[in-house]
Amino acid sequence: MQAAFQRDLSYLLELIGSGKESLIFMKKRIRHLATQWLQASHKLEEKLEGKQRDQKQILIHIGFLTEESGDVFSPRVLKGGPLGEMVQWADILAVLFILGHSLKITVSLKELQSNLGVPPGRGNCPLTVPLPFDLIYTDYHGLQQMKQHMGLSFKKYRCRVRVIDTFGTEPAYNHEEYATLHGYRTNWGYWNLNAKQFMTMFPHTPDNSFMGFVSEELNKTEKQFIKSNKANNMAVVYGKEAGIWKGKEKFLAILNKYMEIHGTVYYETQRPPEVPAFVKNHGLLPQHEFQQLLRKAKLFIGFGFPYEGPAPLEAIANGCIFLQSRFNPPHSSLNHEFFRGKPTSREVSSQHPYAQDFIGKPHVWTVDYNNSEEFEAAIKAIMRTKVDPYLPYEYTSEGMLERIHAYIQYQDFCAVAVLPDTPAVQTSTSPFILQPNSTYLAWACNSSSSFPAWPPVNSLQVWLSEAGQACTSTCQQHGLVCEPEFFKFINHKEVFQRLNIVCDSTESEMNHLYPAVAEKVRECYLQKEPLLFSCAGYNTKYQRLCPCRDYRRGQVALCRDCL
Ligand code: U2F
Repeated sequence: MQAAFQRDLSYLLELIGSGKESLIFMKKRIRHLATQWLQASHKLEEKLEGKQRDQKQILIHIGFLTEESGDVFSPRVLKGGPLGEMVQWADILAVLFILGHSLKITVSLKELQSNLGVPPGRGNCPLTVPLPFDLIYTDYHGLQQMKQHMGLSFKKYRCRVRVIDTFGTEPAYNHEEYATLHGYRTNWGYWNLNAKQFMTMFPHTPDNSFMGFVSEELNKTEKQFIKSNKANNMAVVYGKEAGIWKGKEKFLAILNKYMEIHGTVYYETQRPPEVPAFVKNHGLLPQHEFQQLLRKAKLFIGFGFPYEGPAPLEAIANGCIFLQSRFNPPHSSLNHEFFRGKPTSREVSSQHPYAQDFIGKPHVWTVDYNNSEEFEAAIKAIMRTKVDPYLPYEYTSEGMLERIHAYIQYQDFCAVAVLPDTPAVQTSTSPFILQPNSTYLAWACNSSSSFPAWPPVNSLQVWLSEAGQACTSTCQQHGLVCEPEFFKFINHKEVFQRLNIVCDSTESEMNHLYPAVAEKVRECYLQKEPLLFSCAGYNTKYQRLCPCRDYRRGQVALCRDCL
């Protein structure tokens, strides 16, 4: 059945239900952004020019909001607790609904079971129950619950699952046997999914799919109004929980020399002791009032926590400059408590690496906070810098609708790929660039739907990394992005030959760094386990074969011909 855009959000609000503060927050957000969503849906509809879109039956099971997982978030919604996840789920619900899919939403185990057709108490029943959904969006908590209550069906249908995973999961952590043998086991588990089934809040790693969220958008008049009404000496501190302000007196004192400092820290009756008297604390604000505050402010300043949240994007979209601390050495699961146990070794080089790398100056200033002079100089320079409100396309409603539409239409982790023995590539003029040959392209285009030729293989370029470099950075260096879906096309002996790499031996092994070459000893390695194809990961011993692709400006998840 063809999907038709749905523009009356009242049915979605009904579907979400009520009772929990988290659900109330999400519904308020959807209501507040309704006009923006509707405008975006018209733009996307025009852009797609009537292209066929299949209507999917979708289950959305928000595991972290279930009582069975402890639901620690809902009671903290009005008390300064994390809202980033709620922001993202609200936007996911809006997108899936507006794209015209048929949704069931569950936030309890009981509802989950009844939707899965599993009789209560029969979770471990060995029979496979037919799954009435094409897709299931859930999180790590929900995944665990589904595994427990679906019996054998879980294995059969796990290719239909999409896991909303804030910080990302690297392939080495996802593969059970490999994780166990090589020290990548974490509490979050190893689910043997295709790593693209994990969907992140920012485009942290191309090994996962980038889901994202949206920020409030401004029209021309609003932008103009904001620009002329900015208070040049007004700063808002990032952090709604008092703990975030602890030990920051030195920075606050420096900032206070130049600017009037505002905060939105939750409190019950008295000012939290961590927040100095010279700060104008508004208390935790409803989301739309927080946006209004950002519209007046010149500076949004982070003190290192929370990591990678939505607020800096909102601040930049409302014309603020975001000042944040550089982390040297970078924080990661190997050296920092917050990330410990998360299924990734990704190095977080500042409070908000997306803002640092994808936006940068003049909107984002990343400085060493251990150096007071650098910190103070940045504040003075920011006060002299004029910026326009800015929102990357991938965080607009149209951008998110476009991206999720493409995923739903083209990503298929259930299809079994039958690949030709010959490699998909041939050398071109540069020794390190390989382009798909025309015979292969014809094959990929003519192949039936059982083969997921998405992203289309004509966007592939192969580069050899430096020793000790991850494919993520190799591709980035060439203005491209690593595309793990393409590893299967280059995991061939012939590709080494075409790159003029002399291999005295070629082994096929399980290693998340392969295909690669240890050039000094002329040993070549192919990947034996497709689930371990990974853009992340490096070792000084290896030069990796990297499948890179082009991407759309402002929409890194999609290649030029991906729509
Ligand atoms: C992140 O979660 P947080 O909730 O700490 O992220 P923030 O960047 O603070 O923003 C979440 C939303 O809170 C809103 C604001 C943002 O959309 O508009 N807000 C508000 O409604 N009222 C206020 O007074 C101030 C902000 C991250 F998203 C999570 O994934 C992480 O778990 C968490 C910890 O790193 O950080």
